[in-house]
Formats: sequence, structure tokens, C-alpha cells
Amino acid sequence: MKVDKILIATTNKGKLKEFKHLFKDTGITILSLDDMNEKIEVVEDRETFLENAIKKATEYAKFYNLPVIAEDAGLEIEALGGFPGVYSARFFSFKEFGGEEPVQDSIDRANILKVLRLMANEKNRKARFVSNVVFYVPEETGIWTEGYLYGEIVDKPVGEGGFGYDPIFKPEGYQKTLAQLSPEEKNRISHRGKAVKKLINILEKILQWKN
Ligand code: ITT
Repeated sequence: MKVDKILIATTNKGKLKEFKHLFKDTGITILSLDDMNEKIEVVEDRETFLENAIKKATEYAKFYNLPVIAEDAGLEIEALGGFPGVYSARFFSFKEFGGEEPVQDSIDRANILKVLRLMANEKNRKARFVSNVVFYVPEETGIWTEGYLYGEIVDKPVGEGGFGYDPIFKPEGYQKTLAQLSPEEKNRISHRGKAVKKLINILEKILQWKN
């Protein structure tokens, strides 16, 4: 198995930036969906992060015939019974839990406003980010890793960095939100950073054995 380039199959620019940064010292060329001429849509309709990540990785890998990494990630809030969870990206429009939140400036902002509304009088602020990463090479191999970041939901958005729910999430042991951390600092502690570092570790071992 020759792995000198990997397609990061994500439509999320914030995620892509973090993946590129995490792979920068590996010598592996990172391709993104923008580098692909033909586009496909993969619907995330499964009930777990892992199943969604497997679906994305295998569908993109088979279509482009390339090694692919796909991730499904999200925020789980204890007081909301684990929501937004697998619905994190489209929580604002998820009528079944907490009603719809109108989009005024961005989807990220509408998602945040909905969480803050549901958490308004809640004392238990505990939450965690989850990342499930799947690497798949058609007909050859599949690897899955995961990472968690524990912390709490603050009561108003703070910070300009990162993406998604970063402005309302304060990691354990920090007095800042994820959106106030540098990209390096976020990658060092984040759910995605942990899952991707585990994957790189495994890939390096496999590639060494093969040479
Ligand atoms: P792809 O499926 O194309 O990768 P997506 O944005 O739909 O892009 P997910 O299905 O994994 O990605 O949804 C993840 C959502 O969870 C994302 O849109 C954010 O709202 C939130 N999220 C995940 N990781 C995050 C992080 O590091 N910081 C803040 N929010 C995050």
C-alpha cells in the first residue's frame, strides 16, 4: 500500500485547515474536495459518529479511488442528554429537539444561539467534543480512531478563532474558550487533534513495516 497522498473529505473549511496543520510534518500530500473536478454529495444520515464517518470515508474513497480520511464530530452536552451530538452541524434546524433557530448571520451562530437558549437556566454546564476519524483505502484497509475534549459551556460567545461551537466551549483547566486559543494550542488538546495524532501514529508504523 502506497500512501503518499490522502484526500480529506470534508466540506468544512475550519476542519480542513486543522487537518492540514496536523499533517504538515508527515510528508503526505493532503488533497481537499476543492482539488476534485467532479463533485458528489454524501448525506450524513446515520445515528452514530462512527457510522457517519465510515459512510463518508468509503463513499468518497470509492468514487475518487484515493485514500480518504473522513471525520464525524460533534458536541455532546450532558444536561441536554448528549444533544446536539450527531446533529451538531444542523442543530439550528433540528425541530425535534429544542425547536428551530432562525439563521441571521451564519449557521455556526444560529447553532450557538440555540445551545445558549436551551442552557439558559442550567447549572450543569458539562460538555465534550467527540471526533471519530476514519481512514479508508478502497479494497485495502480501513482504520478508525477517536478523540475527546472535555469542558463546559460558557454563557456567552467569546473569541474569534476556530469554528462551530468554539466560542462557547471552555476546555477543562483553561480560563479561555477554544475560540481564544491559537490554532496550534487547539490542535494540541482538541478531540480532532487527538484522533488525528493516533491515526498518524498507526499510519507511520504501517508504512515503516511495508518499506
Ligand atoms: P463534513 O461532514 O463535510 O466534514 P460538517 O461541518 O458537516 O463537515 P460534521 O458532520 O462532523 O462536519 O459536524 C460537525 C459539527 O460539529 C460542525 O459543523 C460544528 O458545528 C461542530 N464541531 C465539530 N468539531 C468542532 C470543533 O473543533 N469546534 C467547534 N465545533 C465543532
